[in-house]
Order: sequence, then C-alpha cells, then structure tokens
Amino acid sequence: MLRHLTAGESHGKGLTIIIEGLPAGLPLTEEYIARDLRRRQGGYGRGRRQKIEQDWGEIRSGVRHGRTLGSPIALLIENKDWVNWTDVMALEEPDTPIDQVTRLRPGHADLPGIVKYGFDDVRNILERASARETAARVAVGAVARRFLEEFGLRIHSHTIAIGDVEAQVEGEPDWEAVEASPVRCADSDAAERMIAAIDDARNAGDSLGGIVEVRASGVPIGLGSHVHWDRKIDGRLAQAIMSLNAVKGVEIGIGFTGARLRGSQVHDVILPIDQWGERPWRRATNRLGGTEGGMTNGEELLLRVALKPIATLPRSLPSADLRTGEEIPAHYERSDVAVVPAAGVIGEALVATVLADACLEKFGGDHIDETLRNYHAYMKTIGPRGGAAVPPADEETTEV
Ligand code: EPS
Repeated sequence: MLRHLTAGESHGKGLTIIIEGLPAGLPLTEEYIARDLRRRQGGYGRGRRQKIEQDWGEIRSGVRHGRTLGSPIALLIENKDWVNWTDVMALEEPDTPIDQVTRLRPGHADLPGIVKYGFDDVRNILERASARETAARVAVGAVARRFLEEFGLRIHSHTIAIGDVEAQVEGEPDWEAVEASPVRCADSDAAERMIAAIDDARNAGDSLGGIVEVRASGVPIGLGSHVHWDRKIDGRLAQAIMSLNAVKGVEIGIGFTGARLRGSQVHDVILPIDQWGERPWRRATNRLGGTEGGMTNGEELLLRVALKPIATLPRSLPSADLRTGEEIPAHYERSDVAVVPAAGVIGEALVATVLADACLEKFGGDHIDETLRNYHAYMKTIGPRGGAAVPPADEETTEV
C-alpha cells in the first residue's frame, strides 16, 4: 500500500526518494522530516563524513500548503560531500583514468557485488552498498511516523549493547535520557563504558557492533494477517530490519531466549476486562513482543536488532586484490567506528514504514479523515463479542 523507492550513491549528487500511497490531507513539513535525519547523523563513534553532511529532505512534490495531496511525495537529500568527488563520480567518461578500487574489503558488498555485476572497479558496488542510503530510509520512515502519529502510535529505540558492554534497563527506558545520551543508551554507567569501548576500538584501528531495541506503542490489534506468508507482520518487520546494512539478527520479544523455556513460561496470559485499563484485551506480560499469528496483538511491539561491526577497518584485514588475486590489505578510505546509535534511529524508521503500510492496508482511505474514521470505527468493534462496554478508542488522539 505504501511504496517507496530510493536512489543515490554515497558520493554522488544526493539521494532521491519517491513515496506513494499516503492519503491526502496529512500535515507534513520538511522540518518534521529533518528531526529524524538529524538524529540519524548523531551518535558517538561516527566518522568525519558526518561533519560534512547536514541532511535535509527537500520536498519536491506531493505536498501543498503543509498537507499531503495523495500524489507521490518526492524528496531530495543533497550529498554535501559530492563537490569533493566530482571527478571520481562524474557522469561522463573521465579524460584521465581514475584510480580504481580493487582491494576487496571482507564483510562489505565488495566481493559478491563485483563478481555478480562483472565490474573491475569496486567503487561501482560500494557507492550504492554504502550505509549513506539509510538517510533516505529515515526520510521515508519520518513520513510514515507522521502518518502513524495520527493513530497515537509512538516509536522509540535505544542502545542495549555496544561490543561487549551491555546496558541494564528494566521496563520502559527514559526516552529523554536516551536522546540526550551520545550512544543513545538509558543506562548512563553503561554509556560511559560504551564510549570507552568505542575509543579503544578507534585507537586499535578497529570497529564495533552492538544491539539496539525498537519499541512501538499504541499499535492497534490486527495489523498484518495470519492468512499468507507475505502478509504476516512479524515476517514483514524482520525483512525490513534485515535490509539494514550490518544487521545479522532480529528478535521479536524474548526471541531466542524463548526457545529454551516451556510454553507456560513464554505465552502472555490474556487478562479479563476489569484489568484492561485504557486498551482492550491486555496481557499480564509481553514476552512475545506484540505479535501472535502474524498479527499485532495490541501489546507494545518489541524488536531487538543485532549489528555486526562495520566492515571498513583502518587496520585493514588481509585480503586479495581483484586484479591479481594476490594477498593485499583491504581498501581503506575513512569510516565510522560504530554506528549502533544511528542504527536505532534507522530501525525506528524501518518499523514505522512497515506499520504505516499495514495501517493503510487495514484502514485504507484516500483522505486522512477517511482513514481515521475507519480506524475509530474498527476500534469500537473490537471488544467482547457479547457486547460488554470496552474502553474508548483513542478518538481524541491526533498527535503525540
Ligand atoms: C559508509 C562509509 C562512510 C560513512 C557512510 C557509510 O562514508 P565515507 O566513505 O564517505 O566516509 O560515513 O555513511 C554515511 C555517509 C551516512 O550518511 O551514514 C559505508 O561504507 O557504508
């Protein structure tokens, strides 16, 4: 329902994004999108590139007088670094030969990409494989988030590990503390150790990975479907998350831990109506992370994302040269040390994009008012089938 395409190379002119399928009438501004773009660029462990870029999504179409038109939304994010790469990234054949990248980096797209596409310059692969593209995905996610706010749905993320340093966070993290933390971690003691670990890795010419958690609250029951594999919400979320550079694992709820427990220790007991509070069909626990049978179950959505350390290493790993096949250290230009804090922000965007798509599928509508009418009507029907009174749907909610 909500489709998007991104285009752009890391050191080309910029990133181009087209988003299609949002209803008309949704308030949307460039400033709103800029907030998430800025959050993605921050975080301790970033390299020199982020000092050059100041990402801003210019809305080129699909919005008039502050509201969406229902037509495709086109966005442009300029690469400020492009001016330093005009020869290397020129559209035309260069007059003098450009140095080719042939020293393959283990862990990056270099080797499979060059073999698959038949090039002899790895730059033709690495430019698009670069995580620069995640700026575009965050712009899409920001537009999706704006739509989801209309349903009172909120999405946050925080860092739970960098390298072998793990945060101790019980219950709901303090989101303000997360946003203020250089590593986006709610446990300030762990945050200090994470920063020290990043410094150590940088001094050693190495990189670090980690784990982030993405949480979505206010998610209505019944997004996705049990009826077919590609409609299952958990499958769609996992696919979106796994499409992020460096991700090697995704867990929903207690994930792998649940595999070692008994059913009675895992499944979330359904509470009776007198214990529901503001939302219907509440659970005593949320170990399954908000999905059952390929659908959201009304509990908070909990996803954990494992990132491998960045593949570009100042102290290069041994590798082989594309031309000769002989041993040579891997290519190095410049890189981040850790992108775990940024990955949380990108994870939010990916979850927002999937949930916005699923909300459109469920509630439809050509204008946002129609979408919200359908949403509120649905929320009125979801109580006990015998007709007992249910807590009201969030009819007043238009913003978070
Ligand atoms: C990246 C390498 C670095 C990162 C880049 C992703 O770029 P450069 O080679 O220009 O220093 O900074 O990420 C971004 C540009 C960004 O905006 O996140 C890579 O190889 O994936």
